[in-house]
Amino acid sequence: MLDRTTALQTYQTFIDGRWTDAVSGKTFQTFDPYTGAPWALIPECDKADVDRAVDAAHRAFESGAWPKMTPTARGKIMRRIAELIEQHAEHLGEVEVRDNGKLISEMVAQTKYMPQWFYYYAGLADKIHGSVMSVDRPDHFTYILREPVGVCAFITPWNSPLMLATWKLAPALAAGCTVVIKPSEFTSASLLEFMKLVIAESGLPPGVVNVVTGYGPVVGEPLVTHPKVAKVAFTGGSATGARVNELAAKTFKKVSLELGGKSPNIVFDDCILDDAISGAISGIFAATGQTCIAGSRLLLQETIHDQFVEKLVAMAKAARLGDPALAETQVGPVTTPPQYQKILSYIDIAKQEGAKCVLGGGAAGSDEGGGQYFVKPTIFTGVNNKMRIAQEEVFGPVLSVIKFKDEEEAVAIANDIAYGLGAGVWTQSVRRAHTMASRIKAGTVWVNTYRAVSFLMPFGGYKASGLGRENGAEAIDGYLQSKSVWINNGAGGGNPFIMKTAS
Ligand code: TXE
Repeated sequence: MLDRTTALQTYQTFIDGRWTDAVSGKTFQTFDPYTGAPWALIPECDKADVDRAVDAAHRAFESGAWPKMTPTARGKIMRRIAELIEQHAEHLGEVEVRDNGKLISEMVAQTKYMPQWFYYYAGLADKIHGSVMSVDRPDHFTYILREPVGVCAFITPWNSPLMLATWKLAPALAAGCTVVIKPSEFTSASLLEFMKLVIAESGLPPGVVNVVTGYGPVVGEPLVTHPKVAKVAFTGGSATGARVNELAAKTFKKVSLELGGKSPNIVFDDCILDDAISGAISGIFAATGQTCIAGSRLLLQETIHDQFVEKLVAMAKAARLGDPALAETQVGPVTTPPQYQKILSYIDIAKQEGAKCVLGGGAAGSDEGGGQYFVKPTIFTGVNNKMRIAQEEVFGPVLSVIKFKDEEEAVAIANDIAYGLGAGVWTQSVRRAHTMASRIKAGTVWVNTYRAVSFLMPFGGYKASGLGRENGAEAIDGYLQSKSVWINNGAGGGNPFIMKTAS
């Protein structure tokens, strides 16, 4: 059970295998979004700490124990990481709740699932291999090596802090990279607990995984511009992602971005109605709508629109708001004060645009189970896909309902958006399920389910939702680069003034 009575805790950060304060000695407070009270002090790092951490990661990559370790040995350490997470999953889940206010059942389910990433990529560590090629020069022996890219910088958000760090860390370690992680300034504590209980006890050599805590521009920018960083993996908002991409491009770093979304959740009149209603709820009100894959545009076929909205409103109205640490709570607080303001401002925008508010539509007070940073589950009908409430990511419990006539129109509306992260389709027709899956421009399409993720399934976005894919076997490619090796076993010679192509 989450204990909120403890005194203010003071954390240090973890660089080069050692616990340390920020060079400046400064700290900042982290808040419990449910009570609004500060509960821990986090080191306020800056460029000097970034330099220390990247230097440590660079040393660990170039010399020391890590580059000498066999892939089998790396895999063994990763399995140890998985076991340690299993041992501490409950505690890590509770720290997540304290920092980001998401439901205990969801956060503990995430921390209990995280070991699978480390087991899976541990198994892949010794299956990374190059290949021998037969080029058109019989006297040459040619082969391709697959090598780790080097020092990786991870920038992670506040909505699922440990899970989203895991998606990056597990393939990077399997590939043989070293890492510096910058967690969100709103939710740094869980990563520091993870470093203490898992990484520091796992047998990883010093400097392989380092953490710099602090504010985005102050810590994130020196990290993504650091000359010794080879790869940046970022999860967060699209505006920050674009800035990170631009900065990283100046020194030609590899970049992967997992950004926002405005996912269509499309319900046809041949669906199983109760399943689709529950899928619509899960799409927008789970995690208080603070997920990049939120099904924030509910596309309803006009033939079932009124009946569906009526049932949906009744179910959403009954949602229990309250303390995210209690098992019975269904909707918790918004994680950060700026996010709370952003959600309320989008509710105003929707009203001004002429959308009809059929549920919620503002802050939830303590008499409704809410408190300081609570927003009522909110549903707008009569939304036109051109409205800002249909086009822009709110990242909160605010649903836009849009009517459509037929499959053709559903596809057109679904794809008429800058984003392309996820999509839901509710139908009993096999033909329609496959047709929609192929026509929707999104990295994930769920049919008759929503918000399912696995370490086996690639995750990422089309269009403004990102670059690259996390999870699945292909994620490891983002942490590797190819080297072509040519060995001439024949005589030298030939015309030195022309390129050596086929002999
Ligand atoms: O995210 P930011 P914010 C979306 C969501 C939300 C919006 C803003 O719509 O309302 O983004 O949220 C670090 N250089 N998502 O402001 O700024 C920052 O410290 C380098 C979608 O909280 O993107 C944090 O570690 N780094 C989403 C990380 O970037 C910088 C998850 C993410 O913060 C930086 C969260 C800079 N200049 C928000 N500025 C998803 N895809 O799941 C900030 N950061």
